[in-house]
Amino acid sequence: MFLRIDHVGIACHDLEEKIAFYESTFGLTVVSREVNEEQGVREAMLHVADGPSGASYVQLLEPLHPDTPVGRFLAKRGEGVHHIGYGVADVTEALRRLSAQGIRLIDERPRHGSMGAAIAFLHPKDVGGVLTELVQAPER
Ligand code: V0V
Ligand code: CO
Repeated sequence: MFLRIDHVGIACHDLEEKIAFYESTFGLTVVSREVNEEQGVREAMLHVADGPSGASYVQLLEPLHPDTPVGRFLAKRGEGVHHIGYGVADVTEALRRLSAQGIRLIDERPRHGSMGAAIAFLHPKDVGGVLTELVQAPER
C-alpha cells in the first residue's frame, strides 16, 4: 500500500528558527512554504532525498493558533515528531481499504495538502499511537 515515506511532520513553535536549524545543521533545502488554514498550520517542506517513487521530505509545522491540532500537540507534548506521511498511489482507494479493516479515519475524503498533494489522516489511537497521513502526490 505504501510507496515511500513521503514526509515526517515535526511540530515546532518557531518555523523560521527550525528551518534555519535544519538548513545549517543538515544542509537541507526548503522547497515549499505554505499556510494551510484548514489544517491550522504554517508549514515548510525540506527536501531529503529522491527515490524511484518520488521524493521524501521533512515537514516543519508551526500552529496558526493554539486551538489547532499542532497547537494542542505542542501544549501537551512539546516540540517533536507529530506525524508520518506515507506516499500512496490512490488516497481514496487506500482510505476505503483501511476503513474496511476497521481503522478510524480522521478524513473520510482527501483534503488539500502541501505542494498540491491529496492527503488524509488516520486516527493515532488505531495506529499504535502514531498519527498517520496518506499522501497522493499530484500528477506530473
Ligand atoms: C493527538 N494525539 C496524538 C497526536 N495528537 N497521538 C499521536 N500523535 C499525534 N500527533 C492523541 C492525544 O495525545 C490524545 O490522546 C488524543 O490523541 C486526542 O488528542 P487531543 O489532545 O484531543 O487532540 P486533537 O483534538 O487535536 O485530536 C487529535 C487528532 C487531531 C489526531 C484527531 O490532531 C487531528 O485531526 N489531526 C489531523 C490533522 C493534523 O494533524 N493537521 C496538521 C498537519 P490521550 O491523551 O487521550 O491518550 S497538516 C499536514 O501534515 C499537511 C497540510 C501536509 O502534510 O500536507
Ligand atoms: Co503532513
